[in-house]
Amino acid sequence: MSKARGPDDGLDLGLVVAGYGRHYVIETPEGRRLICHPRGKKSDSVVGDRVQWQPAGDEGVIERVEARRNLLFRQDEWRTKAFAANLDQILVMVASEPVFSESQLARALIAAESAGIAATVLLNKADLPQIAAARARLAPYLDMGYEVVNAALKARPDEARALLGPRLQGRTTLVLGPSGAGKSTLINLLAPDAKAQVGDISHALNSGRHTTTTTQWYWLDAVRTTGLIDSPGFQEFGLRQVGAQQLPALMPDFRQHAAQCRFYNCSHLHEPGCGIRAALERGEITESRYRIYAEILAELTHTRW
Ligand SMILES: Nc1nc2c(ncn2[C@@H]2O[C@H](COP(=O)(O)OP(=O)(O)OP(=O)(O)O)[C@@H](O)[C@H]2O)c(=O)[nH]1
Ligand SMILES: [Mg+2]
Ligand SMILES: [Zn+2]
Repeated sequence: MSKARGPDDGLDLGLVVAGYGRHYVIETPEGRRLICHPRGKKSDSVVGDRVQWQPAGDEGVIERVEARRNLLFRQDEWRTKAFAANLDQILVMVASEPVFSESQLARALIAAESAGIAATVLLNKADLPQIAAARARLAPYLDMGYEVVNAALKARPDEARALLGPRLQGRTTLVLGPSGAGKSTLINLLAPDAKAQVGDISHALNSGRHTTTTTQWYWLDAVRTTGLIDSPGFQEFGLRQVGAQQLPALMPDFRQHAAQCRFYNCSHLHEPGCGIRAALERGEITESRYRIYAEILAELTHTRW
């Protein structure tokens, strides 16, 4: 193991802007991008990490990852998948078409709550007739306090740019959502030189594919203060990092009723005097939110072999 080094050891600073398995692309403070490899066997950097590195020929070696302010990740049954670190906010994107999974949306929002990162929902493809149904499915999320922004990134790009530009300005935002929601369309709308920023490095890996396969950082401005991170669409979204007892506190509509439960350790599944189920009966928590809660809770309490 290499001994710990401080910033005085003459190491250079870098921002991780992409990761491809065991190699990373980092950006220097001057804006130069180069391939880096982690020191040793572990490859534990993620996009958004600040690292200390040193040159090794044309490439570099990452010596240290600086302490993270936060980290968004999912924990499936057998693996941890980190999305990005050091975020100011998350834009969870869904669209009127393809029909989105509410369970996946809820999971992304819970992961953000758990990581202590603010999240906004962006509903795209407002130009399609299915938009009314999608809006209705998102109504409970508005009611529980999430901001839901509507846009038609492709059909009405100027309107979308005016709406989203100020929200992103000067901040680091991760764009998260299912395949086909329009995450890359958003990047291309706001970072017209997106292709150039990715450059040859990922071009070779992504050739001929429309779907995003890696997480990638883009700058929206020449002075490099506004960062937007594109990510691949996900299918699975495990939350095994969350404790079962903690789950209701990460769901805003549950959180406000849990204090009414008779038992402090109420699971909200079958106990008498449950504030959550009372709220469900009054229609203040929707059937689908309750079903999603039960589904996640079952995963969290299921014993692993
Ligand atoms: N009708 C309509 N289509 C749109 C809109 N925005 C994006 N699309 C289309 O939706 C499709 C998917 O967009 P992408 O930006 O590639 O989606 P993505 O979220 O990056 O998908 P993955 O990379 O697979 O995760 C493309 O064919 C876009 O042209 C919109 O506002 N209206
Ligand atoms: Mg994409
Ligand atoms: Zn309860």
